[in-house]
Amino acid sequence: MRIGLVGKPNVGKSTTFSAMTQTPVDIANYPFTTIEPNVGVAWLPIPSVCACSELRQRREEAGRLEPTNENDPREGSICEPNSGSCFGHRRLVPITLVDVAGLVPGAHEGKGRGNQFLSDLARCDALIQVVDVSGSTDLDGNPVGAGGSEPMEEHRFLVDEIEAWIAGILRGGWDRAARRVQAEGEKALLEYVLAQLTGIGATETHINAGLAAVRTQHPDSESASQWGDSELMTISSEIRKELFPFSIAANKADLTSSEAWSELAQAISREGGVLVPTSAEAELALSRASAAGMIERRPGDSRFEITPKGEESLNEQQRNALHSISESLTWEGGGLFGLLSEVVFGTLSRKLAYPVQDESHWVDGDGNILPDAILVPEGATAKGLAYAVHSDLGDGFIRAIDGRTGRVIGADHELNDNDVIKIVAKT
Ligand SMILES: Nc1nc2c(ncn2[C@@H]2O[C@H](COP(=O)(O)OP(=O)(O)O)[C@@H](O)[C@H]2O)c(=O)[nH]1
Ligand SMILES: [Mg+2]
Repeated sequence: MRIGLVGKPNVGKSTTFSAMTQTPVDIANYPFTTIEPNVGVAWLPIPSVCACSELRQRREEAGRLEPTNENDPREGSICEPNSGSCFGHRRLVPITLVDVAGLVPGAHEGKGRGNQFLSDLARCDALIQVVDVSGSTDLDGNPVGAGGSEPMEEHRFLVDEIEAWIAGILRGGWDRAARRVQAEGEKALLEYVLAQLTGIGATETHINAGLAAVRTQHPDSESASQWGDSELMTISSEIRKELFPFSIAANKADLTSSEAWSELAQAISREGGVLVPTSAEAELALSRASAAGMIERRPGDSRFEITPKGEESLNEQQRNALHSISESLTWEGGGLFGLLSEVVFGTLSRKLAYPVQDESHWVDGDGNILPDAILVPEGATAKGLAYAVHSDLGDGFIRAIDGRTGRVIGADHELNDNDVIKIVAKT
């Protein structure tokens, strides 16, 4: 899962990236946190309770485990995650975040980091646009004083750049393609568009949606051989919606009020995305205080406690500052992590699956409890999960077993959220 942070300069992308990729103190077992300067891992709490809660209950009922003691540092969790952590049955999963800098007007013509910027985007599953809702910077990121720019315009500009870029890819060989369409018919059109756009992740379904949009929006357009710029823009706009669904961090919300982003919020929700007011600067201050051991706070949580170390070193003023900062997290939407959660589990409809080797005890070959929690797309099958774990497991797939019912399930069986699954494969 790879999410791109995009937006014009100076809106708070790098601040957002830092706030979200500060490693919580209790996560030590992850091989990489910052992969490249602008690629990192955000630890996202899953929306449901970890399956270890159910396992604990079963063990307690069987008299094999004492109820949770109030001094338990894990607050009842009994799973042993290979990556991330779980406290109080609140499990964290890693999400790769990319700070995709370099968007300036004319990026699709190669201005700024232009083409590099756009090809970085192509590898992301979804985009979060960081928008400066205080409206204090122009499209190039220069300060213009509060209210000097329009959040809606800032978003349109980004969408237009991306759509112009996709249309540009199509325009490249269009004349030759149009001649082929004349000779060979519409099938050649689909083939051409697919060949041009597979590199950015487009599939036949996306392209058919794009071509259908031309037919409804330009009913008078003749055969594809006569299509021009406006038809190409229609195709690219349709494909953009599918390939790069947008959500918005309405950032610097600490400097303004909700009227500033209400129009943009409506426009985004019409496309199936979400907008959440954020203060990246405030969240970064809390992440840093937490990474320094001054406060104890779980990612995405608005509450925190001052640690003994914090009690020693923070003065009254610093404490008050931290408390007033944490108020931004009680805004509707839950701040940056609330937004990320909405993107992953809402917009992208990801579900969770727990692959295990022993379907009765929910452990791996070494006896580790529920070591993996894997995000799978809506409609993922047992075999799809096998591939998500390892390609060998997918290739050798024989059958799977549902860890709750003990029933055998086949390759094409669709997974439910939070399924515990044993995969049986040839080795
Ligand atoms: N008031 C306020 N300032 C912010 C916020 N987020 C970032 N900034 C400031 O905006 C400026 C640009 O931030 P930066 O992350 O470098 O922007 P980028 O160019 O998009 O990566 C910096 O001075 C940040 O401290 C916020 O939520 N509220
Ligand atoms: Mg930056």
